[in-house]
Amino acid sequence: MSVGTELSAGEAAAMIPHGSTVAFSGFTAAGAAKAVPRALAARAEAEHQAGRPFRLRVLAGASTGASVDETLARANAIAFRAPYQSSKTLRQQINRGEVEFVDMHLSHVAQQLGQGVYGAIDWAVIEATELTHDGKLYPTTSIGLSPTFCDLAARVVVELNQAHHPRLREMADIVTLPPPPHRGVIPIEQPLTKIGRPYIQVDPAKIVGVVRTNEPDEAVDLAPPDEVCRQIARHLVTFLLDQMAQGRLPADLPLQSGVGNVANAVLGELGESPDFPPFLMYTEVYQDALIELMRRGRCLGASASALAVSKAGLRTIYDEIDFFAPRIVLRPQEISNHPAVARQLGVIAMNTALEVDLYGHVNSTHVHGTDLMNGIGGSGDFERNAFLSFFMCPSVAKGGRISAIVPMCSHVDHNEHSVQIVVTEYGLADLRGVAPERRAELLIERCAHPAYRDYLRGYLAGARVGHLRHDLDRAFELHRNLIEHGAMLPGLTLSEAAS
Ligand code: 0RQ
Repeated sequence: MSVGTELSAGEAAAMIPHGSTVAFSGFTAAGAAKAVPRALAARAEAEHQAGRPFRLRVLAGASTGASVDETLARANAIAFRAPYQSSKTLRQQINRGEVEFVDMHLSHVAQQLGQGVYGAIDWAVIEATELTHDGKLYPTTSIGLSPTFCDLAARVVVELNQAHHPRLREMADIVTLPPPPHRGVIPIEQPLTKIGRPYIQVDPAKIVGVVRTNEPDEAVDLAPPDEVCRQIARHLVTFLLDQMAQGRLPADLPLQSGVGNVANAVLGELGESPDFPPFLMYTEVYQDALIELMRRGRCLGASASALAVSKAGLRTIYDEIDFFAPRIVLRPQEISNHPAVARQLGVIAMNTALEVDLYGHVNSTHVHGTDLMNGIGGSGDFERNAFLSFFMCPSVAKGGRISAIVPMCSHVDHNEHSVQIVVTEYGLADLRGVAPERRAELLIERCAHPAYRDYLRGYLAGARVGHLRHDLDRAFELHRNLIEHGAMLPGLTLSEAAS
C-alpha cells in the first residue's frame, strides 16, 4: 500500500492487532482521530464476543475526543494509557485498577517516547487536512505529539478530515528537537515567533493509507462562568494590576491558562478588566474565551498546542480565518510547554487545583489521594518555571462537603517550592517570601471557606512545632471523614458551607 491508498476505517482497524501500541493525534478533542478509533472499538466488541482478547496500549498528546478514550474504554479496548485523559469511563476503569495509566508532564513525553520508555509505537493514527505524495502531513487543530508519533511509529494511518479549514497550516509551527546535548537554544523570543515548518514530514514508506472523514472535533462546551469563578478572577486581576503599579511585574508578560471552567472564566474576566493591558498568551490550549478577546483587541496573539474550542468557536475561527490565522501559532507540546521557553518569556501561569495544603503544596489530580481526576497535564511544565505561578480553585467542592484548603494534601503534584500564589473566591494568598507558619495563616484567613477556618486554625494550634507544623495523627482527618462519611466535616450543614 502507499500514501495514496484509500481505506475504510474498518479496513484500517482490521490491520491493527490485539496488544498493539497505538498513538492517536489529538490534544484535548482538538485534532483527535475519530473514525479509526471508533472502528477499533467496534472490532474490540466483536473480538470479545467471539471470546478473543482485544486491548491496546493507547497514547495521545493529552486528552482526546470521545471517539478515542470514551468509545475505546466502553469497548474495554484500552489496557494502558498515557499521558493524560479526561474521559468518564476511562477514569473509572483506571480507578478500579483495570487500566494502567501513567500521569506525566506533557512537555516530557516526546523525549521519553524517543528514549523508548513506552516501548515501540506500532501504529500512529493522525488527523490531517492534507497529505502529499512525498509524505508532508498537515495536521488539523492540534499538533500535540503527532510529529513524534509519526517519527517513531512503524506504520501511519492518516484520517483526512474535510471538515477542517485547509488554512490551519498557517498557524502550524512544527519542529522536533534533536537529542541533548545538541539542542541549542530554542529561539522563541516572543509568543508568535515561528521556528519550524507547517507540516510533519513522514516517511512515505510507513504510510499505510488514508481514511477520508468529514466531521468536526468532538468538543465539549464549558460551563458559563459562575459568580465563584468571576470572584476568583477579580482577585487575580486586582493582584496583577497592583503588582504592575508597584513595578514588580512588567505589563507585557505572556499568560498561560490551564484547562477547565475556572481557567476559561479567569481569561474572560481578565479581558473584561479595562485596566488590564492587552496581552499575549504562551499556553497549551487555546480556549473559547480567547476568541472574543482577540476580536476585541484584548488578546493580541496566542501560542498553543491545540484549538481546544467549542464547535461554535471553531466555526467562528474558520469563518474569520483571515483575522485569526496570523494571531495563533500551534506548536508541538514539547515546545508549547517547554520549561525553558516559559522561563525565558516570563510566563504568568494560572492553573487549577483540586486542593491546596497549609504550606502551599497542590493536588491537581487525585481525589483523596487515590482517585484520578484527569492528570497533571501541562500545569507542572508552566507552574515551576513561570515568572508568577498561580493556583486557583473554589474554596469548597460538592456543595461544601469538601474543603479545597486542607491540612496536608493527600497527593502532591506541585510542591511548595513551585506554588507562589493561591486564589479562591474569598481572597488571594501571596506565599512568596513568606515562611511556613505565615503561609498557613494566609491560606486559612484569605482562601479557606469561613466554615472550615475554625477547624484549620485548631489543627494548626494542636500541631507539633517544627519548621512545618503538622499533627500526623490528624493530617488526613478531613479526607478520612470524606471517605467514611461523605463529607470532610460531617456536622457542617451545606448551607453553612456553601459558597
Ligand atoms: O466535579 O463536575 O462532578 O461537579 O472536580 O471542578 O471546579 O469545575 O473545575 O473544570 O476547572 O477542573 C483540577 C480537575 C479542575 C482541572 C481540575 C470536582 C468538582 C467538579 C471539576 P463535578 P471545577 P475545573 C493544562 C493544565 C489538572 C491539569 C491541568 C484539571 C470537578 O483543572 O484537571 O491543570 N487540572 N492542566 O466538584 C473532589 C476536591 C475537588 C473536587 C473540585 N478537592 N475533591 N472533587 N472537585 N475540587 C491543560 C492540559 O493539560 C491539557
